[in-house]
Amino acid sequence: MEKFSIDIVTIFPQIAAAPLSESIIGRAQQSGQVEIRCHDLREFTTDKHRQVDDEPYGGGPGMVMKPEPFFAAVEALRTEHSRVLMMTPGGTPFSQPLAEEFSEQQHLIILCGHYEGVDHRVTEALVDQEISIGDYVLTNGTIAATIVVDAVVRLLPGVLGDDTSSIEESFGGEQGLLEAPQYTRPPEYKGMPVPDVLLSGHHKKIAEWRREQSIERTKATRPDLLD
Ligand code: JFE
Repeated sequence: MEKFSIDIVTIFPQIAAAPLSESIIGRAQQSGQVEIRCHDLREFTTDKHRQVDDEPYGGGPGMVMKPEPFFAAVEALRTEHSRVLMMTPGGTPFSQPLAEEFSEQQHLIILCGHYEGVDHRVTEALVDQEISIGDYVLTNGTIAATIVVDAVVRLLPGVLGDDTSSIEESFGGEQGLLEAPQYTRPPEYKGMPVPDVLLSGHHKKIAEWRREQSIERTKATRPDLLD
């Protein structure tokens, strides 16, 4: 199987690289399970001032990102196995099923806008899918891209330890329910005991307790996940 790789194109390559160089995703890069390249969009400009933005046609506040640097970037990076994503608050909502789909690709190119957005010809001509990480407006797409990369890379074979199943655990895991609460030592802390059943060693009762807790938690915080 070909190695999975990701190219992120942004005017803030250090912001994209920093969170992906630590912890589990950092180790996945170091061990060669994924290659993540963060590109400075300005490297794809050809003018003296390395300009990436311009005034919007039709008027309005702020600046819009010029098409030429994004075209140059995608033309330089794209292969026949690439999927091109654009981060935008108006895109398809990102989700665990989409993360699973992206993890089955060989190469992702993630384009990140800034300012008020990107010339629409970029989206029309180059982008396979526009993605939003949620219904709130960030200042730019770079942090959103790191969130997509984190959720995708942890699904790649071998990135999590063998004892952790990234699929089974999950959000809306087994029955589309949230996980039951977890505890570790000590058995009592600041007057708060760990539920007796978890210390009982009674595996069937523990499973029943977890199932009840999952249902209660889902009702309380995510009723939309129940039928
Ligand atoms: C860009 C901006 C003005 C956006 C109405 C590029 N989920 C998610 N939230 N925010 C983003 C993604 C995002 C992604 C890319 C971005 C925000 N902005 C800021 C400014 C209007 C906007 O859209 C620029």
